[in-house]
Amino acid sequence: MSALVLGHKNPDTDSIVAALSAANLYRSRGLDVAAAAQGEPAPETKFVLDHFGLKAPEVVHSVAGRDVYLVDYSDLGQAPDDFKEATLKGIIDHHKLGDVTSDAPLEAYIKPYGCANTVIYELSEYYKAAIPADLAGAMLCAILSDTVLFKSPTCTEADKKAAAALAKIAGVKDVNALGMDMFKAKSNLNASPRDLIFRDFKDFDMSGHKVGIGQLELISLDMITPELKASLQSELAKVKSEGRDSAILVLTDIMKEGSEVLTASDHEDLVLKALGASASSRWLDGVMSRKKQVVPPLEKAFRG
Ligand SMILES: [Mn+2]
Repeated sequence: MSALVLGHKNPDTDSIVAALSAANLYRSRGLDVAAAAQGEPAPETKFVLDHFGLKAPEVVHSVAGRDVYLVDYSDLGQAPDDFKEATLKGIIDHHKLGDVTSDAPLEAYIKPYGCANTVIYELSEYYKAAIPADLAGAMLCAILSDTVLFKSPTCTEADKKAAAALAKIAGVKDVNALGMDMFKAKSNLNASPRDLIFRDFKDFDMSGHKVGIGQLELISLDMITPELKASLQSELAKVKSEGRDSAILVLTDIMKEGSEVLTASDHEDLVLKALGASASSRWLDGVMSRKKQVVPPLEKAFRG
């Protein structure tokens, strides 16, 4: 059976495209792999796949007995529940080192870049693996998505360089226009409050506290009516009650370059203070990255 190249739970564009692009890389090296995802594409990813005529990876929730290459994460919490019964063969990522481990030597490429597809672009150069135009376009979109059009503090020179090279391969002339079209697709709020919270949601173990953090990136927060905000807040309380210490929703305004934060927590004061917010003022100017600007201060606060 082919080894799986598998992105994280609640897959985002980077995670799904990274499964496709890493599978392309591994195949060029003669490995027998299949791209996989732990869920269906969200609206933004669907736009990207449709735009470049790519098929979504097969959806896989169980990996027992399989060889697995992880892309875009190395946290057990973001892997399938039976991950410990799989054989970890490799990791390509751009997050902090997680808590997966392996029984045998593996290959791992982790770089502090804005996007896993930037790492995969560099590896494709290194291994001289050709990237088809349609895949290059999707990889470009993954970089635009993860770096929020290069505006996120996670964006590096390597991301910009990879994006320029991929745009050339894909024949994309106006990168910014493509990015805006993609974020318009992402700003689709036609979903239940629960689906909106879980569209891009990650659970973290913070010193023994389970903290779930969702992020919605929108062209403008004006799209969120007071009614919708109230339903998101009450759904968030439900999400918290499902075994979490805290459930947090980060509503990012990509044009204003900041975020409003909704919270439901056993440690409300601690959470708000860590983020530099208060019960009355929930706007976080300049905050666009969950990974870099939301998770670290919360981990520090929960560490005490
Ligand atoms: Mn990513």
